Amino acid sequence: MGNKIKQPSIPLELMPKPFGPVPSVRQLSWHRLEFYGFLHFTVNTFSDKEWGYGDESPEVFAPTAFDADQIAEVAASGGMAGLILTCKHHDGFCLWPSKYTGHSVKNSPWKNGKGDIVREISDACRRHGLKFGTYLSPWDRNHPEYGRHAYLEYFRKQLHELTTEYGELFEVWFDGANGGDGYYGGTRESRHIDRKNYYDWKNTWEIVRRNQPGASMFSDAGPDVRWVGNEDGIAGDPCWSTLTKNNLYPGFGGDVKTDFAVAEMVKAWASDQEMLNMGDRKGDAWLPAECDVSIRPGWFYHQTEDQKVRSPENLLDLYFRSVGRGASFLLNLPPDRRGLIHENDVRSLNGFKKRINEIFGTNLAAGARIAASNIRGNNSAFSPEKLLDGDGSTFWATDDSMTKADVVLEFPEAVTFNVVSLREYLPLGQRIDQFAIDVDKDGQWQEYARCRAVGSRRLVRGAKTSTRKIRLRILEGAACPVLSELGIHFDSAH
Ligand code: FUL
Repeated sequence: MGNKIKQPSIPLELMPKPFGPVPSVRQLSWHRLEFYGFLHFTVNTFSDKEWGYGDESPEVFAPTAFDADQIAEVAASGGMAGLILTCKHHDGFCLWPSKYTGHSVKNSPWKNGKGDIVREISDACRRHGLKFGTYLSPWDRNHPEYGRHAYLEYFRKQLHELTTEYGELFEVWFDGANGGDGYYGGTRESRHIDRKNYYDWKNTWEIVRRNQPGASMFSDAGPDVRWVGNEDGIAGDPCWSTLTKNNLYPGFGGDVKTDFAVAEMVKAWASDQEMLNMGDRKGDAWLPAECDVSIRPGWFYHQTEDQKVRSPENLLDLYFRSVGRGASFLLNLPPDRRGLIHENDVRSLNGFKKRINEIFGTNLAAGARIAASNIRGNNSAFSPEKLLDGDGSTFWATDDSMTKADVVLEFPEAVTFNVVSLREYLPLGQRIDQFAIDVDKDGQWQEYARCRAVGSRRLVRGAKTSTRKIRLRILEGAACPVLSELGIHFDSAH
């Protein structure tokens, strides 16, 4: 579902200047993925918990029919571009035979302790054309040294294993949930950490940068991808890809160990959530949002939730509210006790993919005549036709002074539509502040929709309308618009 971005072959002096913070090369590759999956799988799958305490015996981990190819195949045919696996969740159990602990698949009955789930999933991803990413929980409720320096060493060695032994990773996920009660080697106590300093994130991130320079790192605070501030799969409207990173660190959003009054804490928490959800137009860093959400109420598989799987229509709605607001959609598919994606989840995901194909399979704008109120330097390299060529490396741009501009599509006969898709050319930053879509009704323009922010992608979903002319009006921008796509689509089921 991504859109390729290559270097344009336009002389540099003719190009618009970038505005504000711009994405790094690794962030640009990440933006192209748009929709990918999460796999939550561990001892919790068998103990029926969401957060394992850390005292679970490795013997409970016993999938009866684990099949990495089924999992990867389901994800690929559902339109996902990659999968991120919980290699170790908060309970500390490792899905790979880590050299540094016995609390792993090594001591489980699965494959007589000779198996490696991380290996099997990462290999299957490659066979099915998917990218692979890891989730390694910083919080470890099993480890006796958690909260002390020895645990940090252990965590880093595990991060090293995962970033060197399983091929190329597209994303490395650091959870913000941290510190609290746990088994901790049998002490069964509560341990709090100094969230800001304990993990020495700067140097911990360095391990990933060194071993996986192409991987984007996710946490509440990046450094490459930020949390969207909720686990509902919904980005703010607008959701800017920029934020000010000052004072942010992974887990900052969940700090319950502050000593100020509860009401103050709740207020601070709510404003952090909102900032993550909407971003900051004036932010000094490119830090786009990822919307993580589960296809079921829980992150791990529970049989009692078999009838509570999200419907294709619900997934489609989340797609519009995540990808359609310039964020990414990270959908969790929890393998069940067999070690397979459950039939109900498969059905729903396939239904969603079918809807996506129906809507986005045809761009009605391809049959239109297109004209713009201004073309940069009157140079055909920046003509509005570039919006329709399906090539993310080409774009329509105006002269620098033109932060307001129009594009009109004229169809040979009336078209019926209810979805509009726009993409800014990201290497030059997020430039558009506000735009409107108008339709021609008997020779008069009528406003169909008005939105703020475009970014990586903006999907507008409106009422079913028929018209011979559609106009895009850029109403407000921080710099001249540089747009790479305009899609007009019809969702006949909406
Ligand atoms: C949260 C965790 O505590 C949940 O168990 C889950 O892994 C979710 C994706 O992130 O912070």
